[in-house]
Amino acid sequence: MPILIERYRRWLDVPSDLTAYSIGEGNTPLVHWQTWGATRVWLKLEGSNPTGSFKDRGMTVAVSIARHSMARAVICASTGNTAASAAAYAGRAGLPAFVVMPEGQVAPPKMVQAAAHGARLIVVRGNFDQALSGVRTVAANESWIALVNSVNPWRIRGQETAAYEIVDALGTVPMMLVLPVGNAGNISAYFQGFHRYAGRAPEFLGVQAKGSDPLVQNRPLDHVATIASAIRIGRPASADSAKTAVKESHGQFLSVDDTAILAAQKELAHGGIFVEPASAAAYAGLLQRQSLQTLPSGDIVVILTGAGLKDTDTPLQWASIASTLSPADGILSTITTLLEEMAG
Ligand code: AN7
Repeated sequence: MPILIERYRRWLDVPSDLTAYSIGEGNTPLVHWQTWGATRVWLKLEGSNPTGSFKDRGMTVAVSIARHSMARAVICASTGNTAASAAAYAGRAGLPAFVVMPEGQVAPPKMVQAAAHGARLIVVRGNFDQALSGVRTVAANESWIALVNSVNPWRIRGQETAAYEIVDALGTVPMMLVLPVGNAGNISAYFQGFHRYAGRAPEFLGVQAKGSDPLVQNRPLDHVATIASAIRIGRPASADSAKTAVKESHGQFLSVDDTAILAAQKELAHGGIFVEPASAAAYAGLLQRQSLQTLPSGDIVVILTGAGLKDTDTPLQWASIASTLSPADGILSTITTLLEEMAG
C-alpha cells in the first residue's frame, strides 16, 4: 500500500516536490459493529494508526510541509495525542519537537510516547487552551518553528483522508458520522473531506463530554472537567467551522457524562475494541441519540479516534485485572468462582 500522502496526493494539493515523511499512517479498519434495524453501525478504528490516534493523518502532512518549508523545529500544545504524533513524525523527519502540555491533565502513556520519540516536554501550569495560546504566540513570532496543531491547515488537509477512506470503503457517503469533538479540528476535516471527495457530507453528530462541552453550551468555558482528558478543551480553536459542519449537515452537538463514557468504553472493549475515553464518548453519544430519536436507515460511522492503551487508568474503573492465588489454591477452583461471579 502506498503511503497516505502518495495515495491521495492529488486531493491534498501538496507541493509536487514534497518529500513525504511516513510511518505507515492511514488505511485504518472500518469494522461492521452491529446492525440495529435498518441501521448499520460501522466503527472506524483510528487507534490503529502508528502512534495510536487519528492525529497521524494530519501530522504526516504538517511535518512534511514543515520540513519542506525549512522549519528548524516543530511545536504543539496537546492533551497528549497530538504530542505523541508530532514527536514521532518529527523524529522521522529529523526535526526537534517541543510539546507543551497542561500539568496533570495528560494520560501518562501519551507523555511517555512523546518523550520516547525524543520530543522535549514542556509542562505548563494551566489548561490546554492556555497552552495552545502560548504556542501560537511563539510560532507567530519565530518563523523557524512550525506550529503543528490543527490550526495548521495542513493538519486538517491530512485528516480529510479519513473521509476519503470511508467513501472508498462504503462506496458512498454514510448517512451519519459520529465523532468526539475537542479542539474541533477533526470534525472540520471530515466536513471538508467529504465535500471535496464526494461533493456532500453526512449528518454530523459531534459528541462532547459533559463538563467540557463549549459547543453544546455555545459558549467558551474556562473551567473544564471530564474523564476524557483528550477532549478536556473549553475554547475549541475550530469552533466556527465545527458549527458550520453541524448546521449545514442538519446534525447536532450533544454531550455525554463520565458514567456513559465508561459504560461505552466497557461495551466496546468487551466486544473486542479497546479505545480511550474520548473515543468511547462518540459511541456513548450514538447510544444517547438512539434513545432520543430514531436513527437514520443506512450506514452510520463512529470514529474511534484513539487506542485504549493511550489511557491505562480509566478502564480500571470497570475492569478487574487479576485474581491472585496463594500456592495452595487451585486455578480451576478459582475459575469456578469467577464463572459464578460472571453469571451472577
Ligand atoms: C482521542 O492531542 O486535542 O476535535 O492535543 O486525542 O480535532 O481536537 C486531542 C484531541 C478526539 C478531539 N479524540 O479531536 C490533542 C488533542 C482523541 C483526541 C480528540 C482528540 P479534535
